[in-house]
Amino acid sequence: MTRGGARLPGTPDEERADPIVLHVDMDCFYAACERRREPKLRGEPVVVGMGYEDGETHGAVATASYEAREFGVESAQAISTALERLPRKVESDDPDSDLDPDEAGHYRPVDMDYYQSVSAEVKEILHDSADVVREVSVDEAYLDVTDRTAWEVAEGFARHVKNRIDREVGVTASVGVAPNMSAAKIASDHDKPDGLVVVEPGEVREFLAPLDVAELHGVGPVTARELRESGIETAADLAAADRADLEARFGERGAEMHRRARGEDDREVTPRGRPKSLSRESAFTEPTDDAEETRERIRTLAAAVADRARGKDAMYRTIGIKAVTPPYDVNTRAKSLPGPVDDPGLVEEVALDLFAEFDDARVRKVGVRVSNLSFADAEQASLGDGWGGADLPDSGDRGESGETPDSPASLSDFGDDGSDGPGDSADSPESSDPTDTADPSDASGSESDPEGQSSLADF
Ligand code: DCP
Ligand code: MG
Repeated sequence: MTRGGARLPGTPDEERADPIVLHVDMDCFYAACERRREPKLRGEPVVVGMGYEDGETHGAVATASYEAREFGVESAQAISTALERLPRKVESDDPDSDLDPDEAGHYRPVDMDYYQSVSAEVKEILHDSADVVREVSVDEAYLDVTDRTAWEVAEGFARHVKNRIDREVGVTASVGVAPNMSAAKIASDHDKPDGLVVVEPGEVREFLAPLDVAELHGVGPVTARELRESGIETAADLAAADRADLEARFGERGAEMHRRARGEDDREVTPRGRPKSLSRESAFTEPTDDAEETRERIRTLAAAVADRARGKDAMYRTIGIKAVTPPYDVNTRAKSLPGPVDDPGLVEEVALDLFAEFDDARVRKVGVRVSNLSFADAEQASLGDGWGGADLPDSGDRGESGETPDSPASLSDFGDDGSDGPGDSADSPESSDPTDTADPSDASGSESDPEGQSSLADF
């Protein structure tokens, strides 16, 4: 990928401007979301528990507000431990309560749907601020804003993004600005919470030098301990170490660490987080040749896919189906529209039409997919042009059947082929949030099941 457009004044034609990368990471994100809808929690210690229920002691800490962290509460800790360090605030106005209010915290269970909706509002601002956004998790993203600003004013640009998140969404982000991804990530963490740290080109190595090796991208606790044992404690030590030695000890990863410690990271920010396609599939308990049963299943899947597309503000230009026939033959068919649409009725109609070919076949599994997605303010094409006329009825059952809670087999994705860049090597030192569903290229996404994953390459 080449980066076109703006160059810094005075930059020779052959040279590209130094990339301007922003790393945005929300502060105590789940707790910040809870505070947004419950303002009395502002400034208070707040603990959000995974697997926690009101009044109970089970579960683990997902995150804690910075006030709660002062008491030694931290992510991944057992709630029971957190409660020992920070007792639960008595939420009623019980006059018998003798808890000192300053020594107690508010405990809340995880509400992922709500955090996802807040995250979507933040991501909207990020996509508005940059041409290239790499969404890493529910609360973290990289932006390449090289073409949107210049180093001389990059701090103001980043502050503007940060302020918009604060003002328009009501949660706080810490932002790092640097000429590469790993430095930007370290910068965003450097002055949390409410941080804004700019590392200019030429200053990266100096910025990293005093940091503990454990703070570097890609250096885990075990590696950090090994490095320390040989006297390498800081990024400066690592940068000064012999690359061949590091390679001998840690393989290619050793060379990578060495480069990172020297501030070298030429990975480009590649977009992620917006799927290329959306699909759902469903297996029958036994292969079936009951055309009405399969058609009913197709209708359900079509509605679910259209619903998901609408939920993601996606329009689609291609509608496809998949039919798996015994023993395990995967058949796919697709039709493309003249332009992008958001039309659940059309998804159903086209899917059924494509499926007619398999009406007499025994099928094991069926799927519906929409692809050729567009997310911007694309115009909705007219539905004429050989697509059954412009007056196709809306199926009208989108909302209900989209959920399919009692579908005989669970629905799963089938091979959403979200784009993914070369930066995604197995050792990509990024955080990943198991609850994040924004990245459909991640086969472990929560909407996939083993069935769905087994067919990832099929469609
Ligand atoms: N999370 C989780 N379990 C963990 C770590 C994090 O469930 N072990 C969730 C809760 C966090 C969210 O992911 O709010 C984002 O993770 P971060 O590591 O960015 O942590 P926070 O945003 O909570 O805090 P910080 O201000 O340090 O970024
Ligand atoms: Mg965070």
